Amino acid sequence: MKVALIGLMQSGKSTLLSSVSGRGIPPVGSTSIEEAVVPVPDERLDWLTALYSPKKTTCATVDCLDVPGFNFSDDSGRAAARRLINKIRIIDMLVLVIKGFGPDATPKQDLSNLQTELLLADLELVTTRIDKLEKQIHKPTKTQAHDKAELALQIKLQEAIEAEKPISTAIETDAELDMIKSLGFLTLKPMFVAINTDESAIDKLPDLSGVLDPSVPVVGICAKLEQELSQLDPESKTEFMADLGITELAAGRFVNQCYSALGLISFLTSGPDEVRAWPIRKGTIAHDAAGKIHSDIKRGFIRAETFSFDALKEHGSEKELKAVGKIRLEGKEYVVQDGDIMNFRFNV
Ligand SMILES: Nc1nc2c(ncn2[C@@H]2O[C@H](COP(=O)(O)OP(=O)(O)OP(=O)(O)O)[C@@H](O)[C@H]2O)c(=O)[nH]1
Ligand SMILES: [Mg+2]
Repeated sequence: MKVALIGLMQSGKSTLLSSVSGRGIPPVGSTSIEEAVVPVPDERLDWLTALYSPKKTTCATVDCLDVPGFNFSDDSGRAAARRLINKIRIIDMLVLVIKGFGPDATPKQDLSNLQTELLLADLELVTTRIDKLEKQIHKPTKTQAHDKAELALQIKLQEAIEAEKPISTAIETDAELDMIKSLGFLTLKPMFVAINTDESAIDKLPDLSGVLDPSVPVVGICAKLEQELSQLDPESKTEFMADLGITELAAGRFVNQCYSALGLISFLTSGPDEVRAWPIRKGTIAHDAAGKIHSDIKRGFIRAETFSFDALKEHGSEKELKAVGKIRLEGKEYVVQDGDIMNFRFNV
């Protein structure tokens, strides 16, 4: 699962990523896409670590791409941006980082420009595909019927984009969605907007109505402050946060939001060796969850001993849970829930 942070130049993408990953900020003018592994904050792991004193604790992570800033002010900037946009078509989600700090910030305009460029990049993809399919459908290939159907769909997508409608409005069936999934249309990806703002403005984010689809979540973040805080030792951090009247770091919440927008939840494993959170898609069954740990556990799956983190916290220990009958034995088809603590019984 990969998330790409994109935005205009100097909007604070690298600062935001540094605040959640601890990575350094690449120099201004850097042209390569950098990848960072970002830990997903989870208080449940801290609690379990205190209970089990494991040799190690492993949290879930999200891979984030720090994409160099786009400059749409001239042709060469646009071409460079288009190359970068085409490189990130494989990602699962977009975070649009918009500059909201400083007197010269134009967040609404920047967001609008960014969305227009994404749409134009998708239009280019559609047009190229139509040219190719138009030639291909005249050849008696095995895929002729499929190619014809895809061509009809691509023409619908083109019409939608030209009418300035999102391409999702032109896709009517799952079969249609399947047909174009692998092309990586960016305007079809889940996304959210992060407004990078000054501390003083965090409670009054700019009005984006008319520019942004109301279903897209918007979060406010003070990337620079968060990044500075992330560099401090825990004690100074607590002190500094108290001085500023901050109780929670927005950066951690930002990562949690990415995680859930990706459709991910965590099941947990705990014991003397390791306490760990495992990312799975919502709706994953126990049999597949077992496979995340090891293919042998999936192959030899017998049952999953399962209890919820909340129940453990309430009762204090596994022994107590057993006494009150709150440890269940689940089969392969059980739909795993966020915060389930699982112990797979298997034989190989
Ligand atoms: N005042 C203020 N400055 C910020 C904030 N976030 C970033 N900056 C500054 O803005 C500049 C750009 O930050 P970066 O994080 O490098 O921005 P970027 O989007 O990665 O830039 P490019 O990769 O060059 O497009 C730096 O000088 C930061 O210190 C913020 O929240 N408030
Ligand atoms: Mg950067």
